[in-house]
Amino acid sequence: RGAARQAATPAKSPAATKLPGLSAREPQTHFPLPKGPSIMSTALGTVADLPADYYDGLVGHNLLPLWPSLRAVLPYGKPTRNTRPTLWKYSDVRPALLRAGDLAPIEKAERRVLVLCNPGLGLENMQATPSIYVGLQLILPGETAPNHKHTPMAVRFVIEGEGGYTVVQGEKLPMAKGDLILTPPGMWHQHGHEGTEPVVWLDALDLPIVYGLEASYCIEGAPQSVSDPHNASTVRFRQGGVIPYASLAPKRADYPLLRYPWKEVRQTLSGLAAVTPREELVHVAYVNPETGQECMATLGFSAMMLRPGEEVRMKRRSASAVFHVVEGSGAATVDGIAMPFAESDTFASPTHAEIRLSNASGKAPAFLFMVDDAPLQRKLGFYETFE
Ligand code: GTQ
Repeated sequence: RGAARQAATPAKSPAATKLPGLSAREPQTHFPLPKGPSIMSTALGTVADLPADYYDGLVGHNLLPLWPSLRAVLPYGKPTRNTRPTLWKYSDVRPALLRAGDLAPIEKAERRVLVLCNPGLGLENMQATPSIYVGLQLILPGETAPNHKHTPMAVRFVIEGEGGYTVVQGEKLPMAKGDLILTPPGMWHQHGHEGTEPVVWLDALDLPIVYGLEASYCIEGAPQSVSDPHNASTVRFRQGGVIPYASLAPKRADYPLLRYPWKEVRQTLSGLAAVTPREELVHVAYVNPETGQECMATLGFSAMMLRPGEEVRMKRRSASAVFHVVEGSGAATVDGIAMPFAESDTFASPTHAEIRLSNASGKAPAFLFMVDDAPLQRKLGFYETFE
């Protein structure tokens, strides 16, 4: 009986709550509860305060009292965060990914990906942050990753190699370093490689959210034929501020633009840097060109430039984030954890984190790409920034 009562204390890791075979006497909670010593308010009653027969009776009917666990799921002032500031160095990932090229033929992998797992969230849960999945995907010359569609949304951010492409709903989207490619929920996508060197990109998906909703699944399809070899980034939305006239009509596509070429984003950041005060972050958001709003429902995408010698403190925000280094080197300090970064490294930040970024070079700019869950938090009505 003692064990069952112990099990009701909120000391379980998210991984432990997913273990199969828990009996009715070992109730699960829906929330990832903090590890380590209980943070429950001493003012609230505990399980030990309750008569054992009462408590066991509740559990037998799949019921639990809230008050012993209330402070764990609604902590005062600041959320409990298990996400750890974590750095994945490309110099560690790249050799392992290339080796996967030998070990896992594309037919055996469907997608050849190494997943960036936050150790604070349990590696097996494949979460960089509670909402963001990140993987680094390798495709070798001549390979194709087969056509499929799924309920989670995905984006690709290209790290290295030329000749890669993704076909989304018949639109062929070339992939050069730094390009952002969207594959929205439910849209067919397949990848290919017409070049000569390995191509690697970063995948970011809202998989943890959709999986958490028990709504994540995939459908395989026959290979797509390319119906639009030009794509909207080179034709319909070639130039910021000018859109096809018909786009003004109230009835619009949800995703008019699926490719954001890095060349243009880098130029925009460099121009913006010249007119941005020294203490402000040079930062642009990827948006839907027809609505001016974030381009996806759950995750947001942005890019920033750290000017030579620049050191900035980001405004503290309620969103969690993953940063990827496009160019340059420097250091990030996230909740006091220092992470020196080089080109193509990736690092994760928990919600509500204190983030400082610095450029190691006094001569060259550094560029970072950021994925966060601010769009979802805004829709849920609790997105916050703090001074
Ligand atoms: O390329 O479609 O990293 O379906 C994970 C799931 C990539 C993809 C991932 C996927 C893909």
